[in-house]
Amino acid sequence: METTYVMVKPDGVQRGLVGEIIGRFEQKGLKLVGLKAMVPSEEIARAHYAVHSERPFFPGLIKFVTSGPVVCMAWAGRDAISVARNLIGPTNGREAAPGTIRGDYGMDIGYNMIHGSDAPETAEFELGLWFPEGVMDWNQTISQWFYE
Ligand code: DAT
Ligand code: MG
Repeated sequence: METTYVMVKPDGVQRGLVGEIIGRFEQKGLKLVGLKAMVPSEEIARAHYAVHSERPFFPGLIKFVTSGPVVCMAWAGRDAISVARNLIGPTNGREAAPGTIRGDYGMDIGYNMIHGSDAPETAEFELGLWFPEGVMDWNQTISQWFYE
């Protein structure tokens, strides 16, 4: 079992896509183990995107992600990191396949509505950053119908 960090970014919140996005993860069979909303501080945004700090788009990315509320989520399940990335789709919405979140709703690279951790190490780092209080441990009774 893996846990991954997923975040609806300010454009997704502004556009009223929070419910739609959460629904996709629920319907897929992932288990919600963390959920909250906040307007990110510059400090947390810079830490989250530290890997991109030297890229030309970094200042704009930090301004964007701190511009309003984000919805922070932790989703658990078998291979949850790659399952979530596949639900989200590639970075550029114009190139993302229909059926993915970015493919269905996105037209750009920066305004791509949602973040998902890309590897076990980044998931661990991002979960610790956004959920320092930890995530929930609970028994989802219906999961027996998602896994053989
Ligand atoms: P992803 O969010 O698919 O993991 P990433 O880690 O490469 O993509 O980049 C993080 C975010 O930075 C991405 O969601 C949008 C923004 N970004 C990436 N490349 C960009 C570019 N060339 N121009 C503008 N924004 C970019
Ligand atoms: Mg990334």
